[in-house]
Amino acid sequence: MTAPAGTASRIDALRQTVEQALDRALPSRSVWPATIHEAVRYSLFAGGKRIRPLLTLAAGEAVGGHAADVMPLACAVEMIHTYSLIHDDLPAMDDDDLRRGKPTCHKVFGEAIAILAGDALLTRAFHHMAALPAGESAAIAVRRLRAIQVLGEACGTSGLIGGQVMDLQSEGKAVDATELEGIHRAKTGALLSACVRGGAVLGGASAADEDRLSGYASAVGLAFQIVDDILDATEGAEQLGKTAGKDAAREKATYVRIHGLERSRAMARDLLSAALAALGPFGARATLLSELARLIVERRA
Ligand code: GRG
Repeated sequence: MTAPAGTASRIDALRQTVEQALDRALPSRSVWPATIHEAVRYSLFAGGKRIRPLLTLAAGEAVGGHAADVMPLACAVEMIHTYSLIHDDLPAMDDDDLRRGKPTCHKVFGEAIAILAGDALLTRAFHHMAALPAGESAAIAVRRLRAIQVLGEACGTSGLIGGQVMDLQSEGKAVDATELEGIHRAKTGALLSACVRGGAVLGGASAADEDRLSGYASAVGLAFQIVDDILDATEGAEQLGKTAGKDAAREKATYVRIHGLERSRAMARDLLSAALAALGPFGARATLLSELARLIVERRA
């Protein structure tokens, strides 16, 4: 299914806005020490789909918030996502040569600078979230603080880091379906959920709306990684912009390995239905969120 023309062009326009905001949010290449800023920008502007910032902005929109209030988080989540990709590609982790269709950060800048580029992006994300413009209201400052907390939790040992630890430790081991779901929810789902929940917080969501959007986020977060498992098994490197077939080569626990291709596809479709159902009460304001859920499940890269 393709997106309605209006929604597809809105998504493209928002993506452009995110690119510009990211560009403003980071030191330029020539700022001292130039090497680190070159490495950061090399990976950040290598052509990611920007799904996380889009989800963040769409969640803010669903609760009637202003894009300007939500944009700092949209930038922060993309910085954190890029940091995780740079570190995941390091020889000590997944040891990959290709990312976003280009040589990985450590291949171009060396391992030490790649580690520091990841560290710089993680640090900048929180710096950026905490930088309130002059004249910002106390209400917005409190929302920012809550969004920082949501983000910090998603990046920590119960989220991204914990998921990566479990993922590394599961290589070559028998992992059951429940453990695998836990890994996927932590490694990938936590940050995606933080985009939606944090976007809602910054948009001024009521507690009830935050709750409803958490249901959407949970379904979309898991679906995203199931689809990633499917794509790794079915698409080539040219299409994906990263090495394909790595999960099987490294004997990784994946949905395809445990449930098979067809069942994995059915699970992703069921999660899409659950995500869309959670958006019912938001009506037309959730058009972007529903379109993004479809894009996530129906994507080819
Ligand atoms: C190293 C701290 C640390 C964490 C690593 C997120 C992660 C945990 C590793 C990245 C590798 C991986 C397979 C992550 C799962 C999430 C995922 C599918 C990332 C790719 O996201 P896309 O498709 O990529 O949104 P683009 O390039 O479009 O942004």
